[in-house]
Amino acid sequence: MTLLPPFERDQVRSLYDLALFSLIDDARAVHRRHHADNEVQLCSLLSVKTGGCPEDCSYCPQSKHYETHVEPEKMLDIGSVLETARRAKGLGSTRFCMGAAWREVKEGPAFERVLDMIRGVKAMGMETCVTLGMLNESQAQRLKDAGLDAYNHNLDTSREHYGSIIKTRSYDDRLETIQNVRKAGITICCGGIIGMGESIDDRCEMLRTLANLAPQPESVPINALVAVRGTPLEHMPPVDPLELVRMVAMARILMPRARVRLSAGRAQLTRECQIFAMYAGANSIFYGEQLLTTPNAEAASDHAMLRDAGLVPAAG
Ligand code: SAM
Ligand code: DTB
Ligand code: SF4
Repeated sequence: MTLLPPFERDQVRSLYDLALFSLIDDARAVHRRHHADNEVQLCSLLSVKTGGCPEDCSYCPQSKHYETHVEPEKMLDIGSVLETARRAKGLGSTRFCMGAAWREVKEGPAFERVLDMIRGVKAMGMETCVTLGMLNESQAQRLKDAGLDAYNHNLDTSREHYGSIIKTRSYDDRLETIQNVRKAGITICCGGIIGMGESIDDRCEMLRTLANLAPQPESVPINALVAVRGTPLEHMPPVDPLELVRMVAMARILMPRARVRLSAGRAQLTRECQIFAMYAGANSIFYGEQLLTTPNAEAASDHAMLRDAGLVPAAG
């Protein structure tokens, strides 16, 4: 079966409604057509400016609206960021993603420092990614000129569900930043989160919006909510791991060339479930002890998991 964008609502929902094995069979076929079937990209994450964010994203421990374990910190200096990147590279990561808890980029010394971080990481031969909130076209161009490969900016959920998760910005703000990034010739890393009280249709609609971006995102992180104490979503029940596998398989079918990344929430999955998700089309993981402010799966057990499944880290 070949599906081509733009996708209609029902097409995506019909994929969701397939029996799990049929869905996985289809995803696996797409995966093998477009990717080496034994390679997994290892990406490392570092929060370069933690906490104190003016946005009110209900899932996020870094929002200043909620009392969580995260204390606002000063921006990291370039030396320590490059040191962390070097260590990550030594451990096998090929992509380094730096996050700042900003609503939007503002011109000035902090942005200049991010540009320097990008230049430094790029000079080490790693793929560079940043996630800094909203930005305009000229800021995107400056990031591109510094050597940025990818910009992460998630849609997080469906347009319909968005307003119950975030009130301080709109879905269209999000889409506009994505367009600005695209115009500057930077690749797009854009995905979402499941487990925030959304319906199945919301999940399908989020994937449909992602897959109908033209061109499609090169990288699609699929996060399961990490329910953090103090956030409005702290009491959300954990997502059914098979739902995560289903999302990965659908993302693989709808966005055949994208790297689909098994992202937040991986530490709560068994290794068998993670391997199942990789079989279904996930070919990238966040790797290293920490996501931004919460723990990630252990690096040593990730290596063992890949080895036991006959998978190899992608060369980059
Ligand atoms: N401030 C920037 C922004 O919102 O785009 C960048 C950093 S923000 C932490 C990056 C992404 O992390 C969010 O869009 C969201 O998808 C994900 N994220 C944040 N907290 C999370 C949580 N508790 N569980 C799962 N994903 C989360
Ligand atoms: C993405 O989709 N997930 C990453 C990355 N992009 C920046 C962030 C996950 C954050 C999880 C909560 C935390 O550690 O603060
Ligand atoms: Fe701020 Fe990003 Fe967290 Fe939202 S997700 S509160 S924008 S750091």
